[in-house]
Amino acid sequence: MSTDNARLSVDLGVYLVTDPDARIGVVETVEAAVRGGVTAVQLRDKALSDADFIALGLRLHAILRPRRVPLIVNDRAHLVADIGADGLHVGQSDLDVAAARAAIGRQVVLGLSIETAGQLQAVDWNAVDYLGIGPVRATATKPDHAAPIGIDGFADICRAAPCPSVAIGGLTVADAPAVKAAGGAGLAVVSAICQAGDPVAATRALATAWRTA
Ligand code: TZP
Ligand code: MG
Repeated sequence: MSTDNARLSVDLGVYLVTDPDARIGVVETVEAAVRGGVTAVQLRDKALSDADFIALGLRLHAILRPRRVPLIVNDRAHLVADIGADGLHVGQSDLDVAAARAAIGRQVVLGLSIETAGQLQAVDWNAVDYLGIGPVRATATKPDHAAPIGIDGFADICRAAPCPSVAIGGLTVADAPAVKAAGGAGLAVVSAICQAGDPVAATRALATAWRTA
């Protein structure tokens, strides 16, 4: 089931969430991911100053825009316009989605993190375009993550959600069939690309796995 939002033209199939500690650097990782066939990129960095976040966002957008890969900003609704980002992603403890939607306007894609089925009850579906559901598995990438829900937990929440939903948390190429079978819109990954020995090949493997799942 989908919402009546015309906004979600974003392909979430292989959704890279950036790691400030990416093995070869964030910009280089995004370049590699584009070459490998990434379909969406989220700039996630909790530590950067706003000025540095904008500068990095502009660099990433310059890489992504010609390839028509959308750039989604994590948390910082107030920087979406400065970066010209295509989307915003907020977590449960960030700005609430109605306020986020008011800040970014109707044309920007809005994603929300969901950790439990219960959290679906509070969602303003008029504001949200897609969900990031997880963590599927425990992951060192996000030390403060909620309890892992497993693929079955993802499937349950995904089924109950009225909008496209990506899985996140400890995912690898091997998860593509189960996530797709659960009705997922894609795989959101950090370390599977950012810590890969060959991020181009890693992204390509994810893209192929998703397409053929
Ligand atoms: N939100 C839930 S788990 C997670 C985020 C940002 C980190 C996922 O990282 P990885 O390396 O793909 O497990
Ligand atoms: Mg957040």
